[in-house]
Amino acid sequence: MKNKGNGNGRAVSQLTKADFTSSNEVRWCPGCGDYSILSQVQKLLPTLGVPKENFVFVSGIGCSSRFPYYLDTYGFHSIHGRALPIATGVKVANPDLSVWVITGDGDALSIGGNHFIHALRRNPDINILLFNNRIYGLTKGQYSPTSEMGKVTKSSPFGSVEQPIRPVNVALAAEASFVARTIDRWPHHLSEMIKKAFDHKGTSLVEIYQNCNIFNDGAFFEYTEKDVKDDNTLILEDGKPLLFGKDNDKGVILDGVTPKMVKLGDKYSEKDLLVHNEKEDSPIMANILANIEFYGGPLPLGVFRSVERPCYEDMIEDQIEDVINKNGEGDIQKLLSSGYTWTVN
Ligand SMILES: Cc1ncc(C[n+]2csc(CCOP(=O)(O)OP(=O)(O)O)c2C)c(N)n1
Ligand code: SF4
Repeated sequence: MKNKGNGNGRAVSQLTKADFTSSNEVRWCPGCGDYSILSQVQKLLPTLGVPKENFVFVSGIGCSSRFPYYLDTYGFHSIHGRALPIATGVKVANPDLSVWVITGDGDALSIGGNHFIHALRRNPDINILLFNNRIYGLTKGQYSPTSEMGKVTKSSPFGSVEQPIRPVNVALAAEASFVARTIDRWPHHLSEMIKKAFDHKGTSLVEIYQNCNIFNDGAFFEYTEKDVKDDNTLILEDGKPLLFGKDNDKGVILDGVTPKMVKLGDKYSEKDLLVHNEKEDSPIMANILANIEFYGGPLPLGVFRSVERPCYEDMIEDQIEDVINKNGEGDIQKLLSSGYTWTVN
């Protein structure tokens, strides 16, 4: 395939990380998990074969939402909670663009919670990177919809009494066609998940556990610290049995509809374990995996679900074409003066 130009006279195949690094000073706190995500995205973009001018990054408001400033692509730093409807509009109007949404747990799930559900059920071909640090970072440490029960913050001085939202579970309930989870401190896995989200046609949600070292330091250490992470996490791999543990000697079986953690040995072997199928049409198994922690299991990371569904922008385009074929081109003036109209004197 012939390379298209990138708007700066360089072929797509020659793009590098530097081409996606803007000259803006990065204003995140030193040590923030956002740096790792930015670096992986800047490394990945030049490998995707997309002309640079075709990338659009839309964000809401929050520390995470400063992301588009630091990328040298088109983008919107929009309004709090509204990145998803803006991105959906961009994709419907310009289906050839590669549209990405950068959002935080407050941005996507408090003020933007409704848009989150509707974007996922509509399924436009956009990629959502949800930076979940379980706190409001930008406004200096209030509890968020993903903060755990009992979380003491400036706005919950005696501990949160709210059940947290689990973004993966909400996404699956909205019939999302691609749902994955990863962690800022796992750079290879992070990059792999973002690439898979890009490859998926339809709305892709990647929940990224992100450490806010100023207001919620260590929120995910049980999944990132060397001595504990292997026992506390389970890597989902399509077509592979659900194995985990430091010595890969634990696994997940299904007991009726209940996931059960077992130790491999005399009673159970690898062939008794559940085998992950991310392409399964029904979301039931993905839901069971998303709830595994309720049964004392590890935290699943990887792709929960990746299924094909028609995309919003394609269906809109098809519908417009069908109606034009049936009724002919519309006439906006005729439409405005048709039906019940009146004159204001
Ligand atoms: C309409 C409106 N309401 C409230 C705010 C204040 N506000 C700005 S960012 C934010 C939450 C940010 O949290 P999150 O999305 O988790 O992002 P983070 O800063 O942690 O990356 C809030 C409440 C705002 N900017 N606009
Ligand atoms: S407040 Fe937290 S999320 Fe915001 S830049 Fe600082 S460390 Fe990162």
